[in-house]
Amino acid sequence: MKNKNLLLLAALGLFLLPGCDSDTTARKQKAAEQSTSAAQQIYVPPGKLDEYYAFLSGGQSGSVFVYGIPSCRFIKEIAIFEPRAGLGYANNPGSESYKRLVATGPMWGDTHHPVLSQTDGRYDGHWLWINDKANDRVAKVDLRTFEVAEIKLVPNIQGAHGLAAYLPSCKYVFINGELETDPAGNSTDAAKYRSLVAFLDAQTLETKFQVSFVGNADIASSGKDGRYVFMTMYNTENATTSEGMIERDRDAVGAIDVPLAEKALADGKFTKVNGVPVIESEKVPGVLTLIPIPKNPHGCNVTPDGKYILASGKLSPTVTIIDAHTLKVIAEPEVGLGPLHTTYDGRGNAYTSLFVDSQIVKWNIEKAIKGERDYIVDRVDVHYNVGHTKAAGSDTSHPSGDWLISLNKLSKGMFLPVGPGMPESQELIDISGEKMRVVAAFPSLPEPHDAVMVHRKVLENVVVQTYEIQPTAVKLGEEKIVRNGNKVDVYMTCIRSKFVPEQFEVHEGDEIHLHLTNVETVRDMTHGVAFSRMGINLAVDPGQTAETTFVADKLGTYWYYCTWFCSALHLEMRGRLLVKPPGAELNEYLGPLAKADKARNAPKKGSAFE
Ligand code: K7E
Ligand code: CUA
Ligand code: CA
Repeated sequence: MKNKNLLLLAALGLFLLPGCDSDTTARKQKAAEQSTSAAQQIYVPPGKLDEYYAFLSGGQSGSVFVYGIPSCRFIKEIAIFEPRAGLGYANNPGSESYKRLVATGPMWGDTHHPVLSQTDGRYDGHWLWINDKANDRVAKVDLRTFEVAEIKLVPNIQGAHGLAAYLPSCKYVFINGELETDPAGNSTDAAKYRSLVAFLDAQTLETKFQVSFVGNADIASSGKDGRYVFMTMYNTENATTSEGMIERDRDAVGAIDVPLAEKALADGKFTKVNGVPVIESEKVPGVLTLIPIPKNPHGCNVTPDGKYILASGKLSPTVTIIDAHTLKVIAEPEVGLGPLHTTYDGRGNAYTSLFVDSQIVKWNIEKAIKGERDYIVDRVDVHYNVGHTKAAGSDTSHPSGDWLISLNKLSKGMFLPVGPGMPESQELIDISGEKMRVVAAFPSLPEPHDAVMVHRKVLENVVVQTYEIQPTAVKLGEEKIVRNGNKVDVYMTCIRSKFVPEQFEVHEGDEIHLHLTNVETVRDMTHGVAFSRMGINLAVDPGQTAETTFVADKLGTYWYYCTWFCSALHLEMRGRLLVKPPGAELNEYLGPLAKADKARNAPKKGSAFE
């Protein structure tokens, strides 16, 4: 039976084929033309620079991925909450990055929301902040070096999720706990559960105060005038099961009146919990306003002009438009299934990601408010199940309206199969015209949630060529070995193509503290040092100093060598750690660049070489 049907279909197909043929050719031709012009749009020839930096949160990779846009070329991974031995980041006990990370929690993180600093409603290129949802931390990245400058634990919250900068001043970054707990710490009684929004000093990341309430908070966004900050709340039920969390048809957007919270703080209307002043929202009327909206909302995005908050419905096919000053719901347009996040082009359009529909929908905000029927402008398919979407400059007051990234959860057949798991997939969409146009797809490690794009001009005079000399730097000619009992401090320099000292000796069981400075003055001339069989690798960029600590617990010769191919003499760039038995005599040869050796090697009075 089945076979007969197939035969019939095949026969029909044959009959129909001549009619279809020219159509197919035309379609194929059109598709080919489109992909050629898309390829041209993103083609940045080798040696030419991209227009934008895109910072993608690394999700459970614990880092930030940096891509060039529009080429979609991967440029850098900024290691933050997870060690990266290859970059010498946090893999060496004794290094600053290691100490800072272990002091705040585990050697792993789950990064979701990259946030760029702003001045006067524009990106200023100073800082990037990012959260660690799993371990309740916030990190600050210095955009001069693209390295972590600070990491702090946020007390009293769990599931540190929505992160945003308080605008316009950026004096705080604020973060909310998505997972409800007893803020004081140890109760298992769900009746005691609360969630908190923490306001952190944007520079030190010290938690200045918190506002607590019953329920939870998911995604955060700041008003533009210094009054309210907003967050979506999907568990107003304060439930502990997923069924319980979807009981109500309406949950809420919460608005925190920041000046009022500051006043409550000044008036002493708080309790200290683990050293942090916590304002209970019930005790300070007006500090938290709940705006009911449907249903288990997710994304929360203030429009560039600061007039509205758009909250994406997730379990409701709507986006709720709230007046950012009166806090009244003014429209609830339907946009499609599974709306998660919304972003802006600065021309009055919103772009909402639809997780269930696997689409980005473009719609006109004022038309939707006026109830005009043609508020939907365009829809485009993305591959597949989009989470966040972000247009360039969308978080500022001046979006650039040219590029948009769709951060998709599943790539299915988009890339060569690499086992049962596949890479994460991002798509680049041209939003400069009336119609959207997908021009590229690019993979990444797991798992970008959100992204921010900044024009390269903003960072042009920010990114440094070499490190400023740190106070701990070892200077050329001042290399030395300092012994203190069984602790040995080795002050080492490296420059093409030599380590100084090129050899040092210790006793078995000595604890070595290595201080290594790269004394190159040329950009990009990175050196590394790996100690054979010691599990130690440092990487130092020009001007940078790195440190590590390890115990020489085996007798013998251990070569250390440069791990970054730096010069024609890269392979020769190596030295020996000589581990001798306790009590053995130790030599102090430092090498030809060290002053101490020059003095020591100077011909002695009366010697044959004088
Ligand atoms: Cu939507 Cu953590 Cu911003 Cu993921 S969150 S998608
Ligand atoms: Cu230095 Cu290779
Ligand atoms: Ca709910």
